[in-house]
Amino acid sequence: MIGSLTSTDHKRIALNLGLMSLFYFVLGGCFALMIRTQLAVPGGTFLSDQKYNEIFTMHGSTMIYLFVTPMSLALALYLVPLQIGARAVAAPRVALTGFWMWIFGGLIMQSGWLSTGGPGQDGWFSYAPLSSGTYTPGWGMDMWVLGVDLAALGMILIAVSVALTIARHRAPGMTTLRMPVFTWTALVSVLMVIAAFPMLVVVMSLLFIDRHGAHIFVNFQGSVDYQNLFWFFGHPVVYVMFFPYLGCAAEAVAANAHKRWFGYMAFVLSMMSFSVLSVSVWGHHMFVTGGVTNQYFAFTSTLLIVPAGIEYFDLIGTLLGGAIVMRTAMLFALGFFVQFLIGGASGIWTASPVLDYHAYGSYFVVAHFHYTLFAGSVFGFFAGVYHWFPKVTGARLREGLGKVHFVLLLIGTNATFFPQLILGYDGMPRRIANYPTHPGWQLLNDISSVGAGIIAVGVAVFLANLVVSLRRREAAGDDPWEGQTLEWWTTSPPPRFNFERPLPPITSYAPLLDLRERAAELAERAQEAQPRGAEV
Ligand code: HEM
Ligand SMILES: [Cu+2]
Repeated sequence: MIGSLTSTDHKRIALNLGLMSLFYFVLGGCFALMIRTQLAVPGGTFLSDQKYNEIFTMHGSTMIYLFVTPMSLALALYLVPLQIGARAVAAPRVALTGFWMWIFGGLIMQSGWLSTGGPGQDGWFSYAPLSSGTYTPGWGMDMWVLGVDLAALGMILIAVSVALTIARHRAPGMTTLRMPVFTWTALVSVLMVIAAFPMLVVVMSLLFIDRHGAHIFVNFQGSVDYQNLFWFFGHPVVYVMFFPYLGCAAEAVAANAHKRWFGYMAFVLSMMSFSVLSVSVWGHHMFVTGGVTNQYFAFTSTLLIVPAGIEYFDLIGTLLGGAIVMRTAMLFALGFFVQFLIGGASGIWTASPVLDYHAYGSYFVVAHFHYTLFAGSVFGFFAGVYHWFPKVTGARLREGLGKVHFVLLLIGTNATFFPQLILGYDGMPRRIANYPTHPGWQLLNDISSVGAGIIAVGVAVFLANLVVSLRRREAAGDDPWEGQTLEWWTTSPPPRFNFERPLPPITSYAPLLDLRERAAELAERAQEAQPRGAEV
């Protein structure tokens, strides 16, 4: 046990990181259920106003700093070395140190619950001067700020290790333009962590100093300064929370359509333009402040449609003519793409200043980002889990339970978040513990709360599936899906140094598919070369 916590095997570190992130997903989900219980009726009394603020802040910040972002790094840390044919990661101790910093960061953040003032209360982005010592005194908030700071530093270290691995440890023949699709999504993510997370460390450190007497972020200008700094990190991070899950969905689609991912070069270019654009759009969070040039940020934000459109062309190209098998991983992957479309379409609305004046601070925004984060990223995550579980454990997840899990999540997410689009359009503000009686609002809020319950049942079915599949194992073998990338070449689970037999020739981003196609071609030729009648 202790050995597993100090191991420098990238797979062990990634698994520990992933399991802890999964725990935080469940914890963040419990906070979400408390929010939805409070909002099930107008004038709810389940939580006090103060507790409500703490709960929605801890829900958002647990989900972002302790679940989606670290989980995307865990996937990268586990899979990238296997996909590029590396025996180990570069700088494993840096990754291990990062893991421990993140663990302590998370625990410190949650320790705010032990204080009478409660933990973070000012939303996951903690705008100053509301988060200053004047308005939010108490050490619970200090723990939140320090915890986020430490977790961010830890995630930077993990990202450095993954980036160095890609730079230094690719197998012979694995050129950058032969790296699998998932590895590309992981590469841009870790580069964005390295580029943008230092800003989060700076902002949180400044906020801490501000809270203890320096008063850096005072008055309106101080608030605009804080927001500029924060969103310079805050927008790129949404892509860190998106790319690797897109990679999971893309790999699951390619494997279950028995075709290589269509439009590889366009995909790589779209990843690059996504990441470059993402550091130029932060002001779209600040349209209503009047402190940024709205036209510029609206323009760059709307440009994001171009790379996003490419992903959808690639998806359709891969599906067309494929021999499609509707396994659970495929269902989640398609769910990812379809639901992300709603997230993206509502994003076009919020990227337009005139329309955003109406949507700003309302449930429309809450629905928009949950369609990207929950209905998007989380579905991509589950596609990845069902796809790679056999590689990581040697056992398959149960398909029947998987499909129940999928259906519950599909119904649950849409029931939860679609009514919020309408509520937001109709003017219901976010971050309120109570709403007045208003025609239609209670019904829509009730549907949303019931939806959250359905999601909870779906997640319980998933956890049960994990337990059942590990207890009564159905052996998966090394390559249950006719995999296309190098992780399917090694045993399940992979040995300490990843590959025991020599790697196959790496001829493209789908080397195992190349191998199968060549074998089929040779067999065909051998058949043709046989003299007529020889088979009689
Ligand atoms: C069971 C599923 C979920 C439900 C029912 C849910 C519900 C909610 C609700 C109702 C709010 C608005 C609170 C308010 O403004 O008063 C909220 C905020 C938020 N949620 Fe979720 N959520 C879920 C899952 C997720 C996931 C998976 C993520 C991220 C990966 C996430 C990230 C956030 C963030 C960042 C906020 C903003 C918090 C803030 O305003 O500071 N949620 N959620
Ligand atoms: Cu943004």
